[in-house]
Amino acid sequence: MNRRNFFNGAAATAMGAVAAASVSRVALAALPEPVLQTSPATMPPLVPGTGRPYNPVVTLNGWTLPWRMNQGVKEFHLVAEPVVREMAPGFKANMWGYNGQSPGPTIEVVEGDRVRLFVTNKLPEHTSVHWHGQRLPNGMDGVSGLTQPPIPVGKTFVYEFVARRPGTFMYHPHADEMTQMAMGMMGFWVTHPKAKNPLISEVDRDFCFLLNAYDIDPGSMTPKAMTMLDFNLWSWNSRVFPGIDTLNVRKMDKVRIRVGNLTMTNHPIHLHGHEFVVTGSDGGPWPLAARVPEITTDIAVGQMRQFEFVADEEGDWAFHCHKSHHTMNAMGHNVPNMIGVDHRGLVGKLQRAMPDYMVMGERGMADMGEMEMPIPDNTAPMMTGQGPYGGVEMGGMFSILKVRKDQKPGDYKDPGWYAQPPGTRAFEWKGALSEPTRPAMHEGMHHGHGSMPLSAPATVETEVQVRKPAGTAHH
Ligand SMILES: [Cu+2]
Repeated sequence: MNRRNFFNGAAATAMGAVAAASVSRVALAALPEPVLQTSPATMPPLVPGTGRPYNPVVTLNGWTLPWRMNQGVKEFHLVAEPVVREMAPGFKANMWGYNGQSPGPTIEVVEGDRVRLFVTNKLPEHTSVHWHGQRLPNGMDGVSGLTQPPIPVGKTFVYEFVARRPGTFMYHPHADEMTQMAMGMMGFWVTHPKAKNPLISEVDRDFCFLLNAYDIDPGSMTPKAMTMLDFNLWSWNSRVFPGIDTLNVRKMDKVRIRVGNLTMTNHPIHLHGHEFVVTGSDGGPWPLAARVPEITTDIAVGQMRQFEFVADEEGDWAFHCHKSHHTMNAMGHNVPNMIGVDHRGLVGKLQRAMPDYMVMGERGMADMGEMEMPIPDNTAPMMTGQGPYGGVEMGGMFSILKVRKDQKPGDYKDPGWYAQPPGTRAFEWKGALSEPTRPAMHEGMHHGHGSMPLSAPATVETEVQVRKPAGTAHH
């Protein structure tokens, strides 16, 4: 052992002893049984049976971790471990997560709660947990090497602090962070207010999810951890459309949606049919004077946003990231733009040599949505999802807000497709079409008389003389 390793080892041992001494013996004597989740479905809200009451959240394609009260302390047990996450029906990924799923379970506590979190490391390498946004003692911040030694393989560490401020937070490793987050290690954290708070609304439905991204080659199962920017799966809670559950609400419900971004780029999250107000971030509830109506809110990397609205318009409303490449599943982006290129004659010739040869996109890419093209096993189709009127032609970060007047309070079941009242849907015009009137060309219009030509100018023959530069070596 060289001197540097010896020093690090000694420091780690000393810090470990300090951390252990500050945690009560009762906690270490008996830790709560870890609870595992085997389903990727959205679980109903976990109504608190013990501790202070609160109005629970619903995690999209996720769940809330049960706890136990131990002499006034709320105890949770997180198990960091490899998991198989179903990202969409028919498409599974080898990930790292917590308690059987990726992301890990949502942790819900109440402002002022003393929280004790046992973290068992069943990964093949060390880890730690950083409690993003929490006020806590420095040694509980979970930054491996800086505030604690990493949790070795097979070991359990204990974190303990008081959830001092209410809000929308998350947790993730702060040890080999690039790999562990690329593999799916993250989870949501909500601290509910302990009393009425003038800046925190009481809502009927409270949804939360994390934005995450993966790079998984079609036909394979394991994310490529080295990818920095060029991800091919844009997901909400490690699910891609049509695998993301819909947000089902009752008409006139007050709805809050909380979103955290743990990808490598920003996501403008956009809701159809309603305006919302951003009411807070991981920094806390926003002052009323800072709140403006929006229909899209951009969430930068490492940020969280919560926004609220009254669901007063019945229907099936698209809810998605507005970056159009983020509502697609795995695809190649280095495809030439073939729009407008008529190469039908060529296809026949090429198909004689390569029977599977297909030309994509000479009329756009919409055919991809319904194409019966063979794709590798364990691959989410690029753009898919059937709606009541055909292919939705989406993937990735896309879901639907379903607003129904007969959705029961507390019922989160998918009500099916919206039955639009007769006469309220866009329809085909079957009457006569008149030709658009194009203004006649006026002589001189394209000679810079101050007005733009409204149609293509008549061809003017121009003689061009091309002269090779003199004195170059090329002839
Ligand atoms: Cu996006």
